[in-house]
Amino acid sequence: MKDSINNPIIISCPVIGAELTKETYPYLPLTAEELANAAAEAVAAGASIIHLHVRDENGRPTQKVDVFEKVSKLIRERCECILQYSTGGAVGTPVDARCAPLALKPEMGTLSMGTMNFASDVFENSQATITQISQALQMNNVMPELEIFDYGMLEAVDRYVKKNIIPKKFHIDFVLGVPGGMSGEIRNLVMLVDRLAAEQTWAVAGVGRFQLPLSTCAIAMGGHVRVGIEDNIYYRKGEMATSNAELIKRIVRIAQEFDRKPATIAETRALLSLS
Ligand code: KMH
Ligand code: ZN
Repeated sequence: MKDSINNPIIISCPVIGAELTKETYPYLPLTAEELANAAAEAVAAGASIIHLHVRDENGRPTQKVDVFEKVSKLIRERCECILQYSTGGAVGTPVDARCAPLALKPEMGTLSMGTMNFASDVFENSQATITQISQALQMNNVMPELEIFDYGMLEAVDRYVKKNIIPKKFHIDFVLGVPGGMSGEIRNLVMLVDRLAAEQTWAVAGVGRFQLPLSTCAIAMGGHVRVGIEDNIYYRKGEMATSNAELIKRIVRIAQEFDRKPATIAETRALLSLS
């Protein structure tokens, strides 16, 4: 898939994330209703995967199973999509809590591939944590999306596969531009993709100002994209995006110029070998 540039493009939408607040981003969808509406709008705009974090009644990030269940049910009522639960949670969330929502058996779940500085915090993903989350993913038959924030994390993938800590089948998401991780310079994406086996599926999530240039590169390179508010709240410098859908619509327009259509749900399942 690496060099096949006319394949449909899988658009994944991280609708909210764990870090944003209404104070920094007034359009933030927080309640189950708001999240379901935001997801439905994103899907109507071209997304086929919804990367999901949820919030408690005070708007704080939570990994509570009942909240994931409620939000997932509402999203499924509003639209057809592939749900991908975050196992990253918020920085500092204990690993048991990070795994808990996987009991609901979403089609996909994330697996962050190493410990890193995350702005002024530390995002802990030791080998023990990776092992526990990977076991929870496999026990619940959830397809992992490996979150790669740095080159060393990609190099470590082979070692984890060899040790049977992670399964052989996964989708890769390069999350570039987190302060403390690899930056979103285009040469970094090229270097990362160059290390992949030809059949490995991948996407890029450019953080902040890197979202637009990296998404455009992924379109041209035959990869896939993650586009949404968790990663970037700006439509352009100094102008906030008012919704996830707004950001996705722009990427769909650019992709169309490359003759790449947004992948349908069925196409996404086929491309990622989701059963
Ligand atoms: N909230 C970040 C610390 C994921 O969703 O898997 C981690 C994160 C990764 O968002
Ligand atoms: Zn996330």
